[in-house]
Amino acid sequence: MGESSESPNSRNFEKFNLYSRSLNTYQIALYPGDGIGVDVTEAAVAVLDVVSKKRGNFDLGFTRYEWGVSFHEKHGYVAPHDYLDTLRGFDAIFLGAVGWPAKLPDNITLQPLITMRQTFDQWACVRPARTFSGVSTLLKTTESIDLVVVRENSEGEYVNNGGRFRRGFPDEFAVQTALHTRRGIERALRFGFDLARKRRKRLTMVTKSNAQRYSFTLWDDILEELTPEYADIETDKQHIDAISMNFVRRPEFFDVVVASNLFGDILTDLSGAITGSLGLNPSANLNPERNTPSLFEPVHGPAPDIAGKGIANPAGAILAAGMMLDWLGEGDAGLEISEAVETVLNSGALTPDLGGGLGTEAFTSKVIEAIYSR
Ligand code: GGG
Repeated sequence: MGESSESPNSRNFEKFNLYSRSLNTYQIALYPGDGIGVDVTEAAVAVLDVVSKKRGNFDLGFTRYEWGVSFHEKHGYVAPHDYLDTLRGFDAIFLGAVGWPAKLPDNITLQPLITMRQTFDQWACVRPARTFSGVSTLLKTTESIDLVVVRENSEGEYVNNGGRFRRGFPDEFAVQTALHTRRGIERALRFGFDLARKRRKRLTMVTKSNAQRYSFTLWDDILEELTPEYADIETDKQHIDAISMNFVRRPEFFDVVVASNLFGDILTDLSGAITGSLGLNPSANLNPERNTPSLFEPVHGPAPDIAGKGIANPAGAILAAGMMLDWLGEGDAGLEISEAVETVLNSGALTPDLGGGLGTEAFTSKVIEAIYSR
């Protein structure tokens, strides 16, 4: 970066550039994790490097943490005990994927991810899913899909609340109680409403309040209370079973979908499948108050069956990197990434999960080419 000419003016310009670089340097913690998480994180970092160099108005510092299953093999735990303190000072966290069930139970490998979301109060999990003209989907519909699931990310069914009792006895039982607070529900719904206002002005809330008569009737009541404040938004409610069917039957209907932690998790695998592949979908785990770092990741998991083969689809991870830049205040750079991915996918340059022949590196190179050719 900087001018090659030696004129006094250019030296001043260089000094100014160095000054502004220090103002706009973002420190990113990388947690590539397991399986294809490693491959797609590498792809996302390559694209981030290119965009920051091309734009020249911000800089990115990366610190990589080799936590996950291999770390557990060496140390007996997935991440060091002080991992939250280590991460707290970063501007953002980028995670690849976690888990390798043949080596370690997933409930152990997944714990740091769930703990980060809860401790850093990353309560809004934003998961967009859309179709691309170059990507065919499982569905017959010719209409395009463009929806965002806002997943309540800090409580619900994922709180560590319960226990296993009478282990090993025939009358063994387990209790795990979900926690749904007025504050948690209201902030997730308001986030969804505000997002819908910037989009197609439709919000669908997902519950199972016909069967779960305490937790999800609270969701129903809060939606009803908020609706008058958001009279410009078309609002509806669907039970998780019905919306699962409707994601397949008429996915083009959906704009912003707000769901509890578990339902949001399940629905976003489905939104991946109906848009072509789970490999396409990014996820932002946001602390909207910006008191703590937010976390960005692809929606997909570690896919051990294709790990190390160089064929993982990095699009979801690259798009998550774009969401991260947007969140950090570099919206133009974020847009540059999402438009480059769109260009490549629309051109039909695809990875094997989408029926194409490009490996992870080749797809990433296409995205980089698209960024340079803009
Ligand atoms: N990309 C992160 C990852 O590995 N996700 C796998 C998974 O099962 N996540 C559960 C969740 O998002 O709650």
